[in-house]
Amino acid sequence: MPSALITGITGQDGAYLSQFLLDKGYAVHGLLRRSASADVIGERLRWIGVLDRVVLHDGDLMDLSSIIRIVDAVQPDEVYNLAAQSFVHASWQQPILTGNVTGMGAVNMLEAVRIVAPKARFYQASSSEMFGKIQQEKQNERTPFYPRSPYAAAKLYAHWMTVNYRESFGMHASSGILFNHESPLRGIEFVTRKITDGVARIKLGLADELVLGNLEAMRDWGHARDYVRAMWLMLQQETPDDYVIATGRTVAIREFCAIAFGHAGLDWQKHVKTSERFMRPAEVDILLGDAGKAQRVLGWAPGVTLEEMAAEMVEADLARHRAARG
Ligand code: NDP
Ligand code: GDR
Repeated sequence: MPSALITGITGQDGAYLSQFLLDKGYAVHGLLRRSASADVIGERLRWIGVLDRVVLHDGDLMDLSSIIRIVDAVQPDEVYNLAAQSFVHASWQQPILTGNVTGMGAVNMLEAVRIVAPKARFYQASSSEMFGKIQQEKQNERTPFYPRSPYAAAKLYAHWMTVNYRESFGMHASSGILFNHESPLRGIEFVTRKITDGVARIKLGLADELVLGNLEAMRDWGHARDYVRAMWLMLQQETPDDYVIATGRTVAIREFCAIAFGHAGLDWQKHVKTSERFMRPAEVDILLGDAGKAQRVLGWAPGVTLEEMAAEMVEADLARHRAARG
C-alpha cells in the first residue's frame, strides 16, 4: 500500500487530497499542529467523511525536529507540502510569520525529506499569486514572476527552493503553480466562500448586506477536487517538473457575485456594499492561466465549471445555516 504524508491536511486541499488518495488505496498521514480548539480542527476532514481514516501526527512546520521525526516514522512514498499561512490579505499584517511558515516551512520539509526519506516524491503548493503584476496576458510555466504581497514573495522563495533541491540533490520534487481553487470547504475569509456564505445568510433572512473589497479584480477559479488530482498526477511522472494548473477562464468578483446571488434568485446589486477595509495595499488585478503543459503531459483538464461550483457552494452554505438554525 503506498503511503502519503500531507502537511496542511486540515485545510481545504488537505481534505480533498486525503479523500482522493484514500480512494486510490493510499495510507494517508497528516501533520496536525496543536490547537486549543482541537474539537473543530478536524472539521473539514469530518465534513468530507475521512477523519477516522487518516493518521494524524502532532507537529508544526516551524519545528524542524517534529517534521524530521514524522517523516522518519512514516517513511512516505509521497509528501504533499500544502501547509501555509495562505491568506494573502493577512500577509501584510503578519509578514514575518508568513515568511517563516509559507517560505521557510517548505525548506524545513525539503530538508526533512532529504535527510530521512530522500527517495520520497515531493509536491510543493506553489501559487498563481507569484505572477502578481502579470508580465504576460496568459501565464504559463515560463512567464516571469512579479509577486505583489508578502505571501507571494514567500511562495516564490519556496518555489525556487523546490526547483533548487531537484537540481542540486536529484530529489523528485515538483511544484504545482495552482490558480485559485474553491469549494464548500474554502476558508470563510476568501472571497468566493465569503460571497456564498453571504448569499445563504441573506436568502435565509439572517443578514441583509455583504461587505466586500475590490469588485474589479479578476481570477481564474477552479474546483479544489479537480486541482488535487493534478497534484497527484505530477508525482506519478517519472521526471519531476513544474506545472501551471488553471481553467483558462477569468472572471471578475462582481461577476462571481452575480452568479452566486443569481443561483439563489437574488439580485446582488441590492445587497453588496464595498469598504476600504477589504482593499489590499497592492492588488493582483487579473490572473489567467494556461494549463496547456498539464493537459499535454499529465492528461489533466478541469471537470467542474464555475457556475456548477458556485451552485455547490451556495447550496452547502444554505444547508449549514439551516442546520445551525435547527
Ligand atoms: P488552507 O488555508 O485551507 O490550509 C492551510 C493549512 O496549513 C491548514 O491545514 C493549516 O492548519 C496549515 N498550517 C498553517 N500553518 C501551519 C504550521 N505552522 N504548521 C503546520 N501546518 C500549518 O489552504 P488551502 O487548502 O486553500 O491551500 C493549500 C496550499 O495551497 C497552501 O499552501 C496555499 O497557500 C496553496 N495554494 C492554494 C490555492 C487555493 O486557491 N486554495 C492556490 C494556490 C496555492 P490549521 O488548520 O491548523 O490552520
Ligand atoms: P487570493 O484569494 O488573494 O486570490 O488568494 P481571495 O479570495 O482572498 O481574493 C481574491 C480577490 O478578491 C478580492 N476581494 C476580496 N477578497 C477577500 N478575501 N475578501 C473580500 O471581501 C474581497 N473583496 C474583493 C481580493 O482583493 C482579490 O483580488 C487565494 C489564496 O488561496 C492563496 O493562498 C492562493 O495562493 C491564491 O488564491 C491563488
